Amino acid sequence: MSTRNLRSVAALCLALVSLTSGCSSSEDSGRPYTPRTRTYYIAADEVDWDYAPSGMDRLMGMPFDADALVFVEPGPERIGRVYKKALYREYTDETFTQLKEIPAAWQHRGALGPIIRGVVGDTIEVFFKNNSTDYSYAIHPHGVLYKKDSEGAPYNDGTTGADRADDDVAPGGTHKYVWQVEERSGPGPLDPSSVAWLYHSHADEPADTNAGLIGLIIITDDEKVGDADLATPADVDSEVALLFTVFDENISWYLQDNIQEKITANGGDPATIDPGNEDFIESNLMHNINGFVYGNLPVPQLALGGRTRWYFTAMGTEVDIHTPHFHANTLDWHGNMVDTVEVFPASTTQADMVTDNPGIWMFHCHVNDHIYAGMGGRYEVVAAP
Ligand SMILES: [Cu+2]
Repeated sequence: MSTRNLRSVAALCLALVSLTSGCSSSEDSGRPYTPRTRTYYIAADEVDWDYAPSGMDRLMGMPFDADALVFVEPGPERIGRVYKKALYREYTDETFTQLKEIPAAWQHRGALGPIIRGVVGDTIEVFFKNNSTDYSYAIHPHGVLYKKDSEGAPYNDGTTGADRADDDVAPGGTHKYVWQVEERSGPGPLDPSSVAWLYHSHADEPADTNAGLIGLIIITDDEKVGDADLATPADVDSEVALLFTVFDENISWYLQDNIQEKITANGGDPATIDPGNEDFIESNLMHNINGFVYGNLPVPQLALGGRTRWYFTAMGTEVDIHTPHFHANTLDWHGNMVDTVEVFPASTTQADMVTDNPGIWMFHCHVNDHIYAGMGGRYEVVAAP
């Protein structure tokens, strides 16, 4: 049975479930979709990133406590809460001179890279520029269809010449990635109307991703497109994308830069820092959501009664089992009602929240150690005036 037929069967099943249970299923936009090419200009930029820009524990509304100070307090032997990182950032055109403005509804994205969007049938082209001064980076996508010159990962794959140019783009270099959005890249029979895939640098995968080079691709079903220009699904009112990860700054490319620059700025002597010291290592494990710790993530605003699609991903190592948990409202997670979902390194998932409970509410990773280490934020459900 073809994927299209499987989806038809799934739609029929969903319709039957709706009839018997009264719940609503994803709606068709009712308009035929004409595939298009979507172009992005994304650079790997080296920036100083502040994990807690408010300088306080915003989740609890108080100064950092002793648990928090382990990670965020700068000192002569501690880097603190600001680290040099490499982040994907979107520009307006291939001159890479003007950063693209981030809409208010996406301020929560933080350190997570630009959202690359497509609809089934589309072509996505990404002009990539590596603005690093010392390190080779790339963009390796998940889910979409690529040829060897757009895979973004160096290994013994029998390629040479131009087919290797995408693998690790040298400092100052550029590369154009072209990806096809086939039906296998879009929502499957049990998925909602849009799904998330990861993209990340894969030149040296652990060092690149802990430096910060991670983003999401969101693909919308061609039969359920709302705004065709934005490639958004018709049946949701808002979207939130969250990366849960313990950024291990000890294995980022920039550990030595951070020791030199930040320890010096904090009044210490970089020569006295032992990168193997257990307490120093612990202080550089940043348990974050989209690059924010202790509730510093900008608070997503959701309309009461509206449908919000939450996209989740994670990255990292054995400690990176994350269980995003929401207070006060529940989520439809592939047909199961939950208030806690699960993500593992490089996995993606999505769940829909139809809000029925107004107020400012907490969400956090429910892993004990991650709670103490600051992996929480807030969202607000706002009633219409
Ligand atoms: Cu966690």
